[in-house]
Amino acid sequence: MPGSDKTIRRVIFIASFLLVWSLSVNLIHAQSLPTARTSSEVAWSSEMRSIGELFKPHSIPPQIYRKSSAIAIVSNVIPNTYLVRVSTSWIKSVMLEPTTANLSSQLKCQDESFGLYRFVGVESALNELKAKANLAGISFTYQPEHYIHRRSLKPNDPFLPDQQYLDVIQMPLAWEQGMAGVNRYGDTLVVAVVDDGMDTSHPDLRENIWVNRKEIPWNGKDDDNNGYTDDYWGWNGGDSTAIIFNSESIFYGHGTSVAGVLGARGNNGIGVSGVIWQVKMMPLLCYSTKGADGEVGVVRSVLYAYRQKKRWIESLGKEGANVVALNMSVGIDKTFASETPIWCAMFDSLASVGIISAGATTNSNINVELEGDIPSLCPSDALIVTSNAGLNKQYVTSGYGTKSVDLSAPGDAVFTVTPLQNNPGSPYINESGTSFAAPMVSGTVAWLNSVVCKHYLDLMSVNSDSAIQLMRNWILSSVETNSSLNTRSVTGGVLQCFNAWKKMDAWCMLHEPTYGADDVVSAKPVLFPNPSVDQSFELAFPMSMPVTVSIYDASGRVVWTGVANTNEKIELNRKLTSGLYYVNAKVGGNFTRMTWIVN
Ligand SMILES: [Ca+2]
Ligand SMILES: [Ca+2]
Ligand SMILES: [Ca+2]
Repeated sequence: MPGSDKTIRRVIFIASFLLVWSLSVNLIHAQSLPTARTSSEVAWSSEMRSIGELFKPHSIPPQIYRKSSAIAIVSNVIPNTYLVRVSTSWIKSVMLEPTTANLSSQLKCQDESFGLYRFVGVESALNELKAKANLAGISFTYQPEHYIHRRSLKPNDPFLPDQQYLDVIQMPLAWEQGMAGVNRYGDTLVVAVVDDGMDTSHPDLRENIWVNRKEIPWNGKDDDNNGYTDDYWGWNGGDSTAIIFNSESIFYGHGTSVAGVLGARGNNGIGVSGVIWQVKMMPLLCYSTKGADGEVGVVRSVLYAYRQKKRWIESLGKEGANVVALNMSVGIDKTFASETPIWCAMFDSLASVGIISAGATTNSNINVELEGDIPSLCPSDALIVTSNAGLNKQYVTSGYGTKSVDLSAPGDAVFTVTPLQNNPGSPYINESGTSFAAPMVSGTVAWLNSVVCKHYLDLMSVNSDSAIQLMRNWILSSVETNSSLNTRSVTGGVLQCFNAWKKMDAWCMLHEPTYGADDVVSAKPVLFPNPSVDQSFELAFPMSMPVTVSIYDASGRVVWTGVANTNEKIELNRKLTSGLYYVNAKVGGNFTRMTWIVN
């Protein structure tokens, strides 16, 4: 109950000899630089700050910080793998020696006439071999083997050259790995955006704005019986209404611009591209038009996202929304977590239904751990707090703290959308501030969800905390560090989406080695020879994969089952009588049924 919380907090305030006459609800504000706003917006922000100054902390309560993560710099080198060029005849003779017999398992010929080998093992063994070659007067060259990739994928949006921040966070490389708005189970990916609304008419946003299809808009009824009347386009937690875009939203345009960074429709031939091309953004308006912008609007907005996800889980995807991330480019300056226990606890509630949150830290040049900032100081491990780096990846004025600010993303010169009515001819704008860095993180979370293996999605459904920690570590352990940031955040680096994908890919390859085969989902195995004379066959497939085979006779009885590999001869250990059979093959989770004639 907000009322009882107010009472409790007032009691605490009195007991602490703090300011009992101050407002009992904290003021929230958009995490953007006043300089990037219109003059009216600057006035609004200044007013916010002057009221906010009433809330200077009078004591610094003990803080609970999230655990820092182990950081490793991602390299392009394939671990323990080297390319070697050496005389084939010499190396063959060496491999015959008893002392180097184990070499044959580590060194495999890749091209005999060129003398190209791949070595898998420790470099010291390779150095010994090199010394041996040099003693014999044989040339021996080796190098680490590197990952290669296609040279980036760029969408056709005409303003892409103005979006250099997308290159800074490696999006063109990342998009090579996937551009879908669904995960590998085909579930739509939804990101909740807690902000000042979203322009549902914007031509570069509207396809990517979530709608509640079970709700009929503006009939005054709660058609889907979820407790919210007319919540077709999300929810206005500030006013407790269904209006998520109002005159105030148009005036400030903040939430619309945040949404553009996160998920403006990519590759649609107009405007800009979001971090993720296809996604569903759920607008949640957290500011009230009726009075002070108290944090109750944030709590009510977050509750809506939480309830929609919970409903999605409980209905097995039939109702609600598959919210995977929540963006919060709003906050309270100079406030500590002990002063906002209700707000901070919401990140753990979101985590319990598998939602990772991205929060923007303050734009003030302060150590938030000493001076306070919400949500930066909320201790949840399911919250990733973002500060501002320039396009050169160097520190830009914003809040910092080595325990509570997790990483940086570009928050300067962020070209994005603005409400259509502000500039109908070209509704785009350059924005600045941590507000526009955070959606790069929430967008990355959504994008990673579009490419991650089913094994991860299965883990998420049974143990969301473990799954969230995995993804958090993929993102935090893959940043690009530099000295200007190393005392500014937990990681001391800038978001690198493709590097995070590499971390994710390594984990998925370990737990689900065939997960990449989902990408050839449209391919079906081809059985040959058919008819067969010797009762053996192969299943041709674009890649070698385990395949589960069941063979039925014409009356439907199972006559043979087994596990084999595609593109290899499958020999039955029993003789079948001549006739027609049905072969069921399961490759990468997909069943194919083929008829097979045995002569
Ligand atoms: Ca409803
Ligand atoms: Ca309705
Ligand atoms: Ca576009």
